[in-house]
Amino acid sequence: MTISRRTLLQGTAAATAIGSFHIGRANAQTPEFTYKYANNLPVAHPMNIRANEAVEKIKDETKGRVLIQIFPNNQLGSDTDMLSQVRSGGVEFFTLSPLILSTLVPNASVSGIGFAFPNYDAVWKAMDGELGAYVRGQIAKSNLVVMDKIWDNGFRQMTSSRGPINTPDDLKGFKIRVPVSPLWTSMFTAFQASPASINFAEVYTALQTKVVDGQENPLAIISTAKLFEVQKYLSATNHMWDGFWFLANRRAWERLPEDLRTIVAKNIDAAALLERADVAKLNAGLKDELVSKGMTYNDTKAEPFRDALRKAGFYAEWKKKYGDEAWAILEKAVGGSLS
Ligand code: X2X
Repeated sequence: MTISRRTLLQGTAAATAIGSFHIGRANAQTPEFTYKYANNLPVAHPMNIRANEAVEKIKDETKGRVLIQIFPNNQLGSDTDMLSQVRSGGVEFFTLSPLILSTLVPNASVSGIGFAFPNYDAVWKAMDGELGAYVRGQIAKSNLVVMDKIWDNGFRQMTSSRGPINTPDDLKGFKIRVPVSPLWTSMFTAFQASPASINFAEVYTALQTKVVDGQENPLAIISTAKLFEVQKYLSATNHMWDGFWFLANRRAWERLPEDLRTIVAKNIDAAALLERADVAKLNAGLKDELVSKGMTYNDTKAEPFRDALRKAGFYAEWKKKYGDEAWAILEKAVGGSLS
């Protein structure tokens, strides 16, 4: 990976984890388990806010035996770095998009197929149901443990410094940052865009220096990571839904006695449900706020984009990659044929 000045600066700030103030308490007993939870999102994002509350509850309910320190905002490195760390045990917990996780667990990205989910109801029914269970089964074959409830990232929207995206034609030759994941690259290649794989840690700088002209993310991220400062156009494409699996290093997880594991999992899953509600509420209200910050907003129709993907053979290609079983579970979850 390329280490930019921004990442380095974030790295030196790593000593201040969100939860670290617990440590200084004079009467606190020394925790038996001090675990790190690393992630890529700003502290203001609901994921960090709800995780911080969960960490408090876990500390209380375990009577101080389990202390989880949160390292937000790529303080411990990019997603690629943090994925290595959670695999090796360098960090004990990490949240990651299913699509990026597919660099380790190939079929984990099946929930991110373009224009698959019509709405949040379908998402949660699928991810708390058969599709989520299928993916968790795939993840369980790695050295990672995954919590039951996936956290929300949201439906993704496109932004640009060049001009609005109204139709798939506007994507032709468009230099767009995508997260590091074969599915993302494939989707934007199918649109004949020019996708560049860049970790989220580098996105603000890549947009600011015009290494790329655009990116795509849910409104909650465009807002909390202040991407509106370096992007002018906001196009509501809802081109895919994305979430965050809450992952644990297997050895670290198994070191926790059963009763502590139950307390940790219960509180993390409960926080996920609260975070889902927060993000849905945020995303619903953020359009006006982003426009007031200077962004130019446009709606789009999904059908021409979906057609472009179909014509490029995108769905057929991924059906073959995932295999019939995974594809059938996906189609059942979204209530219809995708190819
Ligand atoms: O990298 C991104 O764009 C982000 C923050 O949405 C993910 O973690 C997938």
